[in-house]
Amino acid sequence: MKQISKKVLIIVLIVVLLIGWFGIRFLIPRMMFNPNDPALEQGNQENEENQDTPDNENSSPAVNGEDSPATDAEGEKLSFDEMEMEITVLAENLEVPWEIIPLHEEDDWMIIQRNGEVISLKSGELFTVDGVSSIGEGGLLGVTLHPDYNGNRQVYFYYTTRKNTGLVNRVVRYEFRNDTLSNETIIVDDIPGNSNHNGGRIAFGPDGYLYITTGDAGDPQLSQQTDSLAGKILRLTENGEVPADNPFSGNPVYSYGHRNPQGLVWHPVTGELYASEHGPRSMDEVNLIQSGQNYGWPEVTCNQAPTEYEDPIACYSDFTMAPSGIDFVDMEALEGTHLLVAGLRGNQVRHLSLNKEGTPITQEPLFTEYGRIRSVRYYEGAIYLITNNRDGRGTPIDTDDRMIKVTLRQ
Ligand SMILES: [Ca+2]
Repeated sequence: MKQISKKVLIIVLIVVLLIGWFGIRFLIPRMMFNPNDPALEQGNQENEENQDTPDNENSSPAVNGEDSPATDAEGEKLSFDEMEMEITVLAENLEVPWEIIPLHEEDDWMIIQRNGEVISLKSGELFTVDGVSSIGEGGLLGVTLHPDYNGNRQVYFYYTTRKNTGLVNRVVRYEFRNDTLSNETIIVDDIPGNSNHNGGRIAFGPDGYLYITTGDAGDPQLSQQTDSLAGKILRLTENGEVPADNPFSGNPVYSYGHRNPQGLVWHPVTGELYASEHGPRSMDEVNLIQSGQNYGWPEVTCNQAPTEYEDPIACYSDFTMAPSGIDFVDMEALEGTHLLVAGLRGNQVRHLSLNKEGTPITQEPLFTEYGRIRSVRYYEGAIYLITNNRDGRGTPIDTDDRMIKVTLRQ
């Protein structure tokens, strides 16, 4: 009898242990990673919002929320080519929009136009940045949010302005509260300007510093001079000071030898900086940017480089791409690494599939039916584009310029 109850006790114990193990192995993780859990969704949003902070560089990728297609049961990633793309026109009758930036509130974007106007997509409110000189290709060209925008509401702009007898470019900071821009602070001034070749893209890097692309302002030799702010990628603190670890001591210059760079983005995994750049006629480039390096203009273009200059990772010499904004499709469920490059003269978004070394394996033109594309952004499961058919070089349709959303679906 004693032995039987001992056996029963052991069996009961085993069953209890099995149930306990089953609970830990399957039930608890399911509860923790339920994608419909509102708490998890909140966590994802915070992660998105903080993606520019230095801490995030080494953190593990976020679990996907509802906005991204999930991987299948076996954990296989999705192929970019197999994605369905649903097109929605979000805004029409824009006037040469240069950049769009998500405001972290549902369906709200800030759109900036070359003429100095700032549009809130959600409220439709329109503001004008003071002092913008929209001459030739100059004007209000760049916008980015402070990494802690939700706390401090700081927005940065890059614009061309008239000063003394000529044109210069300037980066300023505003506060954006209650649908109004106020408290303008100059971050960096007197970047050489001209009616063309003004660069103009700005963004905060994963290191928390502000990066700025500047053009040669029509004077190519300035690009090789590290004491000039023209033809460069600059790196500054949020207040416009020079970081101690910049490549040239006390100097905002991060890389040089650029002609007219207009795209700026960091690899979502490696954190490396990529920039697009207009070449002369064709000879347009995508470069992997390293601190202190010389990208060749005007001595060399594309891959003619002797060893003292950096070669681009992509060069367009057989047609004119005229590349502008660039972004990565940073979607966790997607196989591979995908860089998108907006093409003006190229009338497309160029899709570059990158290998582990961060250089292109394949390329294809996407979205070729909208004319000139000034900027492209990926945000929470969708690609967003803005056309530039009213910039004086395109053939606009009645509803141009437009902002288009391309939702990616499994
Ligand atoms: Ca080059």
